[in-house]
Amino acid sequence: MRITRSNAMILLFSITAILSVIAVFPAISEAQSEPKTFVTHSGAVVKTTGEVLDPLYTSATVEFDPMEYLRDFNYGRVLQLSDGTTVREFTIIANDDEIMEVSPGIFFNVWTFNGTVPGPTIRATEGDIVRIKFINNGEKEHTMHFHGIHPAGMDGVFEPVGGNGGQFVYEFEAGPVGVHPYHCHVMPLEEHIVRGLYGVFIVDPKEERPPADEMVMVLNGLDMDFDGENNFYAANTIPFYYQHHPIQINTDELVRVYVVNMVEFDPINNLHLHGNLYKYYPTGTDLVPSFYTDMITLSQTERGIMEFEYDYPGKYLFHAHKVEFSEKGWVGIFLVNDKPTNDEQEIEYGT
Ligand SMILES: [Cu+2]
Repeated sequence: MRITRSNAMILLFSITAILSVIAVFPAISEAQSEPKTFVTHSGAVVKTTGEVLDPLYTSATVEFDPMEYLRDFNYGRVLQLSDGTTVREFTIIANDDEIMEVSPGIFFNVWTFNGTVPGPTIRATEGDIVRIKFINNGEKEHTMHFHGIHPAGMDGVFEPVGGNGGQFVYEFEAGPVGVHPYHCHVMPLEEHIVRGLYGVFIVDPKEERPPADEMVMVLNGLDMDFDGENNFYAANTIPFYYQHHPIQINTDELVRVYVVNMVEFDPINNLHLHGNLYKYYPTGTDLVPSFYTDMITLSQTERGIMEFEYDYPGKYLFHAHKVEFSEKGWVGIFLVNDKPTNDEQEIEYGT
C-alpha cells in the first residue's frame, strides 16, 4: 500500500482509537464485573451488572397503618408570641428511596413526607403562624407547596430544596379556613405526586366546628408499571383496606370527613356513601354546606368536608361510583354501632 497523506491520517486515528479503547476498557470491565443488589416490585432481591429500570435500593419497608392515619391530626409544637399569636412548628422530612408493601406481595418505591403516604395531616387554626422546617433527605430535589393563601416565596415552587440534607423553612399565616392539600412541586410534577409526596392541611375556623368523629381520607392511585395509568385506587393508599378493616362509628353521632382527591392521570374521581346522604362543604371554606347529597365528583386536588350521622346500625359501603376505581381498591365500609349509653365506651374523637 502506498502511504499517502490521507492514509497516514486514517492510520493515526485508528491507532489512537485502539489505544483509547485499551485504556478505557479495563475500567468498564471492572465496573460491569461488580454486580449491584436491587429489590424488585415483587419484593425479590436481584443482583445484576446491567441497568435496572426503576430499581428499589433499600429493603426497609415503610410502616403505614391506614386506621391510625385516619384520625391522626398533627398540631405541631405550639409557641405563643407576645401579641397572643399562636405559632405551630412542624418538622417534615422528605425521602425518595423507601419501599412500601401497598398490597400483599406488591412493593412500590414511595417518596414520602415523614415516612408515610400520605404525609402527616397538618392542622392549625385560621390566623395561626405555621412554621415548617423542611429537610430533604432524598436524592432528588423536593419542595412543599401548600394550597391556600401565602407569600410567593413560601409557595414551594421556585425554591427547589436540594437532596441529601437540603433545608428550607416555610412560614405563613394559616388560611383560609378549609381543607387543603400540600404536595411537592418539583418537575416532573406528576412523578413527584404519584410517588406519594402529598398530605392534608386543615385550617379550622376560630369558632370551632361542632364536635364530631373526625377523619381524613386522601383518595389516591398507584401506577405500578409507569405507563401513566393507575393500577390500584384507594382511600388512604392501601387498596381495599377499609373494606377489610371497617371504620367503626356510632349511630346518632356526627361524622366529619375531610376528603382530598390526589388521583393523577384520571380526570375525575367520586365518592358515594350508602344508606345515607351527607352535607358537603366544597374546600371547606364556607361554614354553610353547599349540597346535601350521596355523591360528589372531584378533579385533581379538589377537596371538601362531608358531614353525616347514621340513624340505623349496620355495615354501609362508601366507594367510588366509577366502578373501575372501586373494583381496583377504592372501597370501604363504615360499621355503624348503636351509640353506647355508657360514656366510657364512646370512641375517642380526633380533635
Ligand atoms: Cu418532589
